[in-house]
Amino acid sequence: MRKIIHCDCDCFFAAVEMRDNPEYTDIPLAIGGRADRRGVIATCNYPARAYGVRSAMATAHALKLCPALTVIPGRMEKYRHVSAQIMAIYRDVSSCIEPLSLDEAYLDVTDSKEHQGSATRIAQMLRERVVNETGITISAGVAPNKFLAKIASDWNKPNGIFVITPSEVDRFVQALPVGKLFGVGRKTAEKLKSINVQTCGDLRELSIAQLTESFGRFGQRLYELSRGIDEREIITDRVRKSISVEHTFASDLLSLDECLSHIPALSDELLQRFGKLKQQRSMQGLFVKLKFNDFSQTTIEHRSLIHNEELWSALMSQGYQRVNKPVRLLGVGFRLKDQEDESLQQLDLWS
Ligand code: TTP
Ligand code: MG
Ligand code: MG
Repeated sequence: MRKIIHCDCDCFFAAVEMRDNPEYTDIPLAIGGRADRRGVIATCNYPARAYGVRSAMATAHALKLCPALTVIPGRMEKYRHVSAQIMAIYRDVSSCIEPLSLDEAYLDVTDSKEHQGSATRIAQMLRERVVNETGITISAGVAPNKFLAKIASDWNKPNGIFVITPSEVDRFVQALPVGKLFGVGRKTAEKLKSINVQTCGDLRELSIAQLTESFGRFGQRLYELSRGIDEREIITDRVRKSISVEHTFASDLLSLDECLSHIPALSDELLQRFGKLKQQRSMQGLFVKLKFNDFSQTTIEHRSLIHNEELWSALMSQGYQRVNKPVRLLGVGFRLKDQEDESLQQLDLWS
């Protein structure tokens, strides 16, 4: 049985602003774009939530719900910095951590020796360390898998902890509303409600055949989630910055043309490896590496969102001409976009 902790900061951007500007602490506060520029709320503090203000809501609408709302622009640099501090605390406790966004991460503490291996006490220690060292409160969920740990971290928010032990899983999931399941949005929840399925307990009455007929491949997943089953591993290689393929040749390549003739095979293999990455990533650049017979080496970088044989050839020619000696190794690679950057770009709130 695994021990997974999911940690999520409470009203993250707003928490940073309240920490740095105590006058914001007790008033409804939101971070977001301006109402007169069709801005959107990124997040708000808990006093603002009492009025119904929520993330992704138009700022104009938020101001209707809460006329006293103070809306301020975000300071992304600052949030990134605080996020890095918090992730460093998590890494200090477990090497098996998967950051999901700036403010949340999964930790696998199955093999941890700290606190006699008690995941609950490790989670409490994490919560104390984060608030003491950064001034931000976090909520934590402890459970035997990712899906339940994430639900648990939300259960006693803000500044709370909720633990689902292996023996409690069945009862907990039985009563869980289907809308809490990852991937079940409003539409799916309505569809389920129309066939009298409101909780995971109700969902268990349906066979795999019935579920796949109604929901396709997602049906299998619903079958498992409604029984508290989620085998997904913690993916720690998200911090991977690049991916590459290198070949060392049995005999040196003696000309640029000879080097160029290896591009198709190298780039094909790179694409294959790229496609097999556990987590889908985007590239933001290419590089070519050459090692020469005197063991000197050079790398040529190019920022680009596309790749083709022409680009690879141009980079390789450039590198070859820098040294112009027989070549013993060729490598090609992609620089990868930061996972956290990608998730934030999707939010697109800063105009
Ligand atoms: P969340 O963890 O979803 O929200 P939160 O930390 O603000 O509040 P909670 O206490 O419920 O966890 O998101 C983390 C940060 O990401 C949030 O502070 C701001 C940003 N964000 C957006 O910019 N737009 C969005 O739509 C959401 C959901 C979050
Ligand atoms: Mg949060
Ligand atoms: Mg979050």
